[in-house]
Amino acid sequence: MSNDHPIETAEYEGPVGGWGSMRGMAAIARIAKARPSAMETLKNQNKPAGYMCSSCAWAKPPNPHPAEFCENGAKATLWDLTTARCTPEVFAKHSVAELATWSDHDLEMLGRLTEPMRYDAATDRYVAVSWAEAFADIGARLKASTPKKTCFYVSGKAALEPSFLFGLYARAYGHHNLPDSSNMCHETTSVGLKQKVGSPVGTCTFDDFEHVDAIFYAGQNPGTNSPRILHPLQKAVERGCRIIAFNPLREKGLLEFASPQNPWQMTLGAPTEIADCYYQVKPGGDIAALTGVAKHVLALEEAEGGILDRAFLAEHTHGMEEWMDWVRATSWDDLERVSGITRRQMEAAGEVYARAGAVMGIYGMGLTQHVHGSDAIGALVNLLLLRGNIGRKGAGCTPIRGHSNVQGQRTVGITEKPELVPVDKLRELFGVETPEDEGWTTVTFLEALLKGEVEAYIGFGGNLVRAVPDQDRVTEVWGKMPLTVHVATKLNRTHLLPGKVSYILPCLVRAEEDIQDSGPQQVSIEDSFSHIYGSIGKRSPASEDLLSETAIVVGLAKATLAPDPRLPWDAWLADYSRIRADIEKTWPDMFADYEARMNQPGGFYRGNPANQRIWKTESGKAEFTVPECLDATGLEDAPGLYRLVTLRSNDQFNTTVYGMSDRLRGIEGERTIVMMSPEDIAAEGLQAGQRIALKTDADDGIDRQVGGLKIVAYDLPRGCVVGYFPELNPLSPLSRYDLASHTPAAKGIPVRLVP
Ligand SMILES: Nc1nc2c(c(=O)[nH]1)N[C@H]1C(S)=C(S)[C@@H](COP(=O)(O)OP(=O)(O)OC[C@H]3O[C@@H](n4cnc5c(=O)[nH]c(N)nc54)[C@H](O)[C@@H]3O)O[C@H]1N2
Ligand SMILES: Nc1nc2c(c(=O)[nH]1)N[C@H]1C(S)=C(S)[C@@H](COP(=O)(O)OP(=O)(O)OC[C@H]3O[C@@H](n4cnc5c(=O)[nH]c(N)nc54)[C@H](O)[C@@H]3O)O[C@H]1N2
Ligand SMILES: [Mo]
Repeated sequence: MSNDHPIETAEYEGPVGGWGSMRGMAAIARIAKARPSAMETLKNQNKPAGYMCSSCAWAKPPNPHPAEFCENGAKATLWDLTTARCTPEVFAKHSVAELATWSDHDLEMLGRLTEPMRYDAATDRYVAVSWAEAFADIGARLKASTPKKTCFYVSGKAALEPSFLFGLYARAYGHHNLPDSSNMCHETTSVGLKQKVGSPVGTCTFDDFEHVDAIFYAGQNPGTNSPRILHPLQKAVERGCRIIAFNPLREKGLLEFASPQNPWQMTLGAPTEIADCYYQVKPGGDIAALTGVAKHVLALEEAEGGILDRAFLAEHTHGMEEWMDWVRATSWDDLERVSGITRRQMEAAGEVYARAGAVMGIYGMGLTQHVHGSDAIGALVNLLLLRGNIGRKGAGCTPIRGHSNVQGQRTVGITEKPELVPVDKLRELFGVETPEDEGWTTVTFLEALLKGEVEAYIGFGGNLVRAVPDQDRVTEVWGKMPLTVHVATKLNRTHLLPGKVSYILPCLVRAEEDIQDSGPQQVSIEDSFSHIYGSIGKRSPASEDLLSETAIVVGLAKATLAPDPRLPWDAWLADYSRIRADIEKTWPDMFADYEARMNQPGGFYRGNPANQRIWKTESGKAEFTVPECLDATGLEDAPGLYRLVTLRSNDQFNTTVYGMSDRLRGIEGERTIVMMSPEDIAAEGLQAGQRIALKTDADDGIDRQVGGLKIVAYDLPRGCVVGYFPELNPLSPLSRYDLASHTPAAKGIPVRLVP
């Protein structure tokens, strides 16, 4: 394993998985106040006839392990199944102003919301309201609002059935303002990967892991954010697959793994080493690094011949000549300077690439959340194309998606882009006229909000005020909206910024039983590999007054829209299989025989043209791309300028903070920290443990600063600092986003240190 600079920094001794993850789970069960029976429920997680994990979007294999869940999936479920309750009595005791002073973690610890609540400005309290009153009032207010000035947000948790109905509801009401969490996440994939290979989602299937010979793994932290990927990675490595990691941080999950499913490895055996070569690129260095790898592959072709897949390149790609000219003209000096790694390292990775049979590219937020994130995806695609590594066994692009159904929501019509919606079908089947102009993304919604132009916000999940860029500016204006409605499971900070009229509508979680007129209901979700699975909850709900997300969409839609027999809301609600039948009618190719196939082991695959080498791009072929900028951050290095990376700790799900332990990075007890390389700490005349502030380097006249950050020495490239989302979100300017897709640039934020 190449390890260029071994230095004394915060570090976790054990492997990922192993006993540490078992202890992590036990602690969470205790802290989450879950009953012992919740641990039993976990046995059904991610299995046929069970419910699908509400954490990440990793595959649910057809032959599940006895325990097909990871530490963090278990945390998410136990957190949902807490016995703590945030009842109307809690709100009677504490005003909104008072609750707003609590920490995010303490708000979470109040537990599950139990009844619909309406904000009462006179007492500054949320008070209980009946569902009927809530729906009627919200519906009346929406009728009086301008549809194109309302925002319908979805975080990627809601299943396919409520998501499909939510999209129909928005369009029937008259807008496409349907941003979802994907807009802050893998929208770079939806737009960038689509431009390059015609597919807005990953091109691989789960069994490709059994055939892959080398993996180029960039900008994703598997140990924390998708731990179940470590099982197929471990198996692949044990078969001889080589893993080349690109990441400014040496993430534990990419270094070694002890399978909790393997009693021998848990007791006596050595953990499996995962990455073969680990390259600590600078934030934004991937375009240069991957181009350097490709440059070496081209050199090998010139020297030896037979390296490139000429037949594939001729038949299936476009733009190669122009791209090769650009690669030749790009100097090694520039590639080294921008990537932060050496020519020798890029050449070594090029050797691995050139000699490997099937190669896969895996990536996450380290590529997507940059100003030139789409170009970073393009650089990975360029490399893969050289040897025909898309559309064959073991090869392709695997973006690791975030929320459990974020990919699926896009599939069933949650999008602001009219061209992605089957307009004719919606008209023919449901009498819905799709608005012609594009709706809001998360960024354009926030721009409208800052201008005071938004009349209403209806959100299914999410804690937007905490999750978005320019947190302080957004916090100031959020409460000026005339109407805000939050469909949620737990109280969060966004709820504590009530609009003029504000509701919190509590819903069931996925592990809970959902009973409607025709009996217990199933829902379905789509994973990162375009497989769709049925999911059924069996726990009794946290409160009698909860509704399913589907029931809430139906309640709102009926209160807002004039009755129309072509939109049979009641029949849909009575039996969700009727919703699925209509999804199937809307997308007959992808969803053929939906009802039967979603319950087979491994679900069903909705297909992917790029996987079949059918390229739905402008040229009809896979595209080589010359990036607009070699540095994905778009920044020029300057004295005193640092590139800030914001990321997740091991003890959070996005804005839900479970606790203060970032176990795999050896950072405990605190989240207001900033990681820095020991060399930079020394060069700045600072000391580990000292507190500093960070200030955004921007010339828009807005002062963005976060103070009280404790310096943690960490093995990082120089000129880069790292800290946690959402605490550092006030530093992230709304104006910095991926130029192709509007995904906020949460990585590579330009900052200066303020001692
Ligand atoms: N337990 C848990 N699981 C989760 C989540 C959670 O919060 N908790 N969130 C879910 C969601 S919504 C999402 S989107 C995913 C996110 O999963 P990830 O994509 O892993 O997201 P981050 O935590 O932001 O980590 C980004 C990684 O990219 C690296 N990185 C940063 N900048 C660069 C760069 O310029 N180049 C390269 N090569 N690497 C870089 C960071 O060091 C880090 O390892 O996880 C999902 N799963
Ligand atoms: N600086 C920085 N900012 C980032 C990121 C980053 O890496 N750095 N990552 C971005 C990414 S990738 C994402 S996806 C966003 C996500 O950011 P968030 O919007 O914060 O994430 P969620 O997990 O969707 O939202 C959490 C809330 O959803 C509610 N909830 C939980 N379960 C359910 C449910 O089953 N149904 C409903 N209706 N509600 C539920 C709870 O009330 C909870 O408070 O943050 C983005 N922001
Ligand atoms: Mo995400």
